[in-house]
Parts: sequence; structure tokens; C-alpha cells
Amino acid sequence: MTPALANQAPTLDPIDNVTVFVGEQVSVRVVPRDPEGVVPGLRIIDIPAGAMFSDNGDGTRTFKWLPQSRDAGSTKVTFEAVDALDENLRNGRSMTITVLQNEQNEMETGNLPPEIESLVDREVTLGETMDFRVVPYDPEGVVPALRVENMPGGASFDDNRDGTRQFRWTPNSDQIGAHQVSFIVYEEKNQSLRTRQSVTLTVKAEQDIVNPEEPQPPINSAAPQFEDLTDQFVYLGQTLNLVVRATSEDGSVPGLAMDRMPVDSSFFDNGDGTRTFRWFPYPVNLGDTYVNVIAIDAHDPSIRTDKTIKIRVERDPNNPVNFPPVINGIRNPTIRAGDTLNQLVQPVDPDFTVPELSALNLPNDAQFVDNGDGTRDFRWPTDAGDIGDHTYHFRVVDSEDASLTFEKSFTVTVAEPSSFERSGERLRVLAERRDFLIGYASVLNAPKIADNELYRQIAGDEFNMVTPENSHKMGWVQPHRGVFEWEDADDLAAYARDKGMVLHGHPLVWYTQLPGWVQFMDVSEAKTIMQEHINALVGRYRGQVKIWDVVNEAISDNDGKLRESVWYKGMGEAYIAEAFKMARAADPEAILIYNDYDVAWFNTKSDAMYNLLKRELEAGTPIDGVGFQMHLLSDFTDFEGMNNNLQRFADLGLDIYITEFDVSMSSNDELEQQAEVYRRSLEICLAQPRCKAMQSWGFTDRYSWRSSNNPLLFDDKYQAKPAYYAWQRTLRDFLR
Ligand code: 9MR
Repeated sequence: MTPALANQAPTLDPIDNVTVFVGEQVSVRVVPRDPEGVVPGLRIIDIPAGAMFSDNGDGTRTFKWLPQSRDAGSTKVTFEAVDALDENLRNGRSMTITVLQNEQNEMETGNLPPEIESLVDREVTLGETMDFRVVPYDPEGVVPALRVENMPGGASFDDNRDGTRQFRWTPNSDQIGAHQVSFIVYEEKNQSLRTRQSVTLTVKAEQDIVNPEEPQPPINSAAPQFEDLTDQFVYLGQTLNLVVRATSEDGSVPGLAMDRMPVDSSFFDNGDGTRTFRWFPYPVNLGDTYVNVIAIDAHDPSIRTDKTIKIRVERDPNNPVNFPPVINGIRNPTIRAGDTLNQLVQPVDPDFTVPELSALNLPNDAQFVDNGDGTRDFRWPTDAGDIGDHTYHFRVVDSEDASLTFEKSFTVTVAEPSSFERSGERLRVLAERRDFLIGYASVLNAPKIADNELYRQIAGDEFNMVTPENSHKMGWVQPHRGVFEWEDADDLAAYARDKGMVLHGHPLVWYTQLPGWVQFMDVSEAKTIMQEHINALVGRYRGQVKIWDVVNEAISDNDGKLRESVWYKGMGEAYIAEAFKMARAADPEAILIYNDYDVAWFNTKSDAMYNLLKRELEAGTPIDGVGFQMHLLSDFTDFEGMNNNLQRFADLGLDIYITEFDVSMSSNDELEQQAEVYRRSLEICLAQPRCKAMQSWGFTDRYSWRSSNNPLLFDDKYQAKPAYYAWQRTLRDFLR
């Protein structure tokens, strides 16, 4: 069966932070890319007042903003690319725009410190949650920054994305008593301008009885009201601009939020208490779409008014619009002279028609194979005579209106085979001397990527372990109940066997990347479905997959509680033990591990993982090891924490696997810093007798899930980076 769905999240090209003066325009082109070439949706989160995010008609958008005096300070804007076929697959990128006041202005106005709307002391009874909003304001209208001092353990201080923050705390029994907490508001660009407000938060034991005579803080109990908010209608080809306004009885301005926003829409702050919902619908949106608008009381965020709005999108009979087709997702490939380029060229038409694709120039010996589904493969066997850069042009023509065309050029670099050579010994050779596993995660459908010969050559030379980055995931491998898509997983198993690599399976039970039929299953079937899935996968690769990630990412990010996945909903916490028992029964020889992210150092989540695994081991659950994903940033420094943290898991009697290592950079200046994080992390693993393997999440930046942050060992042209040599030296020289 040929899978029809794209499965890899789209990425965004890097975006730099900028500094401008008031009145100076910021203009940034935002370029999304999708590994499968389907044009991703693009949206902006928290668009500043007055900014635009217009469609360039080629899958990209341009963000334009002319900041005013009130925008002085720093503003963070986040762009998000959303997979066209699976809206759960998304990747974001943020930029910080620092807006400087012209010096003259500043002197004229004299700058006053920002303040916080007055906060009251509060009490909470054990078992309940304290939840209030902290509202800063600045006499000059700048949005000030807020931070908190003496934050009690377990409390959170989340950004409401409207300039305010929400303090939430569910105290535990060790926290009974009074806590003084201070909120500090300051101007980002001049931190000496600050104001502090302290409050006393008291936690009472359950048995305390509140004196009914005691005065309670005043509450504004009337819910906010929307003004003139009605269902909407828009023609295809037009932009809907809906201004949302809400009022409160006491005159305060309610916060506004929106749920179920269509991909590509925005809900931006107009800076006057209103927000605008802006949406340019595509043919995929024809019909009715429902969005939910929420007004939140300025003093008590638990007081909210919700309203569902229907938006009808129709074709305008007098003005039929036809969207032009595009070709997307081709990144200029680099291949080795002697290899065959195999580039998929995939046009997309938002009207769902199939455009006609042609090549304007091709090398003589190339083929342009029609795949019968509107796409074509550009196949080109190269040789030494082709070394150099070659640019080819493709054209798509709309099937209904031949005047709508789109052209795309791309450049193939054919490089001398020797240019891919690395000095020193291969990583796997060095690792094998230490009886150590050094691995990578393989792209989906490796045989189909444009440069697959080079990709597989380097992978086979360097690594003695491999994991499929996607093709064991339930959403991919079991798209319908009992229907399995084994092609890619089988191919990787054969490749691993051929290259003498250990195969590492990932993952059996996960909360996400589930097929629709599992997301919406009757949870009373969870156990049966889990059993069928584990039997099928572990059974098929019995004796081949040596290590299985049995349960992946069961713990939530902030509070250390178990995620309320479908498995949890159906089976409670027992789902974890059950999954391991099922996997053990299906292959008694396989090494079974629990795998999670952001657990490499000490924090609430790694504590929760420690407690979970300890509990499971005591109960006899067959867990052999723990997988630390380690998606790090190049400024990571807590190596001591990492070392001690790994040790406490080793002390539980678990083997340690570093399963998804990568180190994101924000600019190429950080290559050495990145290499240092690679080196020190590998040293920690090698020094730890229980650490059995280190695996990077891919090996070339070209195919990384964080491709634009260049987090891997080889760059996107397959050149070994300092990180590669850091691993090579460490494997060679580091002594325990
Ligand atoms: O790298 C993977 C990317 O290609 C997929 O789109 C994404 C969703 O399935 O998963 C990525 O891998 C994740 C891994 O399976 C579990 N840990 C976090 C990884 C990065 O998101």
C-alpha cells in the first residue's frame, strides 16, 4: 500500500532578531518548507498591532510592521508552519524585535517606571488552586516585562499573550503557611525602571474553617459581554476582518482569546482593547467553519464568556477565483558524482485540480518520470563530467486557466566524491572498540530521497545503530485497524541487517502521532488495541529490533503528572506496566526502555520520571533501561546536573540510552559551542558504565526535524562539522 499522508513536520527557514527605531519598518519573508513538498499553512501568533502578514502567493508570507512609540521595548513574534495534511505537525520560529525610541523622544518625554495593577493578599485551601492575573502597565504605553521572585514550588506564571501573566498554584501539604511572593515589572530596554509589588499568599489546611464574617476580596462577578458579534460570511478570494470587542460591567477591559482558529488566520491586538480576527480562506475552507471567541474578565480569569461564531465561505458567482498552482519543497540537492539524483517534483494547487508539470531544461541523460499522480521524478545518473552546479527550471500550469502558471528553479550541485571524505576513523569503528553503540535516526523512505546513495553510504560507514525516525509510529505503521504499512520499516530492517547495525525500535506506545481511528477510539478498547499493536510490531521484528522504546513521553512538561493520553484514559497508570509486559512477552530477548525528553538534568519532569520508574521497577515491571532524548541547545551548560541525573537512574539498576541527541544553534557562529555540547555529553555517557549507546536524531542537517537550527553532525551538504570531529576524538581518546 502506498501511504497517502505526509508524516514529517514542516520547518521554517531561520529568522534573525532585529533592532529598529520607532518609525522604521520591519519586513521579513517567512519561508516554510515541507519534507513531503505539500505547501504548509503559515500563521503568526500574537501579531503586533498594525502589522501585516501577507501572502506572497508562493507558499511564503511577508511580515511587515512599522512600530510606533508605544511599541518601544521588545516584542516577540512567533511564526508557525502547519502541515497541510496533519495540523498536529507544526514547527514554530520566533523573532524578537527590539524597538528603540529615538533618543530625542525619550528626552522629551522623560521615562516613568512601569507599574502593576494593585494585587491583593490571598488565601487558598489545600487541594484548591490559586489563580490570578498580574496586569502591568506603563505610563508611556510600552508593554513592560514581568517576573516573579520567591515563586513557590509547583507554581506557574504563564504568559497570557496579551501583556499580562497568569499566576497559578496548587500548593501541596508541605507548603501550608504564608508565602511572600514579589512581582517585578520592568522595561526590557531599561531595567532600572522597575516597580515591585509583594503579596502574601497563605495556604491553609483543609480543616480550617473560613470565618464567614471575614471580608472577602471584592469580585466582579458579572461576565463580560461581546458587542455586535455575529456569524460571518466571506467569499473565496476575500479577506475577512472581524473586530471583536467585549465590555465588562465595571468598566475594565476584558482579555480576548480565540479557540479553533483556522490554519492561517490571526487574531491580533489592535492596542485599544479590541482584537481583529483576520482570515483569507482557501478552497479547502469552503462551507462552514466554527470559531470560538472568549472574553476573559480582567480581574478574575475564571469568569469568561464564550461565543461560537459560524463563518460561511462561498464562491462568489460573479467573481470566481482560481488559485495559482505552486511547486514546493525542493531544496537544492548536493550529490556525489557517480550517484543518481532522484528528485520528486510535486506541484500543488489549492483548488485541488491537478496542474500540468513540465521541465524547461533537463540534462540529456535525465528522465522526467510521470508518477501518474501529478508528480514526477527527475532522475539523473551523474558522472565525473557533471561536477559543478546545474540549474533546472520547472513549470506548472493551472488545469483550468492556462494563464495561471508558476515556475520553480533549482540547482543541483554535483560534487567530487573525495569532497565528502572525513579525516580520522569512522565513528562506528571507534565505538566498536569500546563495545559501544553509536546511532542515528533514519529519515522516512530513505530510498526515495533525492540523494539517497550518499545518505546511506555515510550512515552505513559511521553508525552501528539505527532507529526509524517515523516509520514505527502508530500513525504511520497502522493507519487503519489491522492494516499495516510495513514498507519503510522493512526496508530499514533489511538495511540494518546488511550493514550490521543494531536496530532500535521507536516507539510502541506514545500519546501522539496516533492514527485517527485510535485518537477517537472507545477507550474501553485501549488495552486490546495496544496488545494488537505491540504483538504486530514486536512480533514482526522479533530478534531483529534489539532495543524497543516501549513507552514514549508519558510525563507532562510542567507538573510531572502523567499525560492524559488515550492509553491513560482507557487503562489508567497501569497502561505503562501493561505495555512493558506485552512487549516482554512478544520478544523476551529485546531490551525494553522508557524514553522521554527534557529529563537529562534535574527538574520536575526528571524527578517524576525517576519516581515513576522506581515505582514500576518495585512492582516488577520489565523495564531494562531509560532513554534520554536530549534535544539540546548550544548554550546548554548543566553537564554536572546531567552527569548526576544519569547516575541516579543508573543506581536504580537501569541501563542508559541517549536516544535522540541533537544540539540546535541559532547561528552558524555556534559551531564550536555545539561541538562542545556534543563532546561533553558523549564523555558523560562514556564515563557512565551503564550508558550503552548514544544516538543522534538524524545525522545531516538537511534532514533534521530542526533543520533550520542545524543541530546535527554533518551540514546540509554532508560536510562533517566540528561536532562530528568532537565525537570522533572523544570516542578515540576519552578514558573513563
Ligand atoms: O523527528 C520526528 C519528526 O520527523 C516527526 O514529524 C515528529 C512527529 O512524529 O517526530 C519527530 O521525532 C520525535 C520523536 O519521535 C519523539 N521525540 C521527539 C522527536 C522530535 O519531535
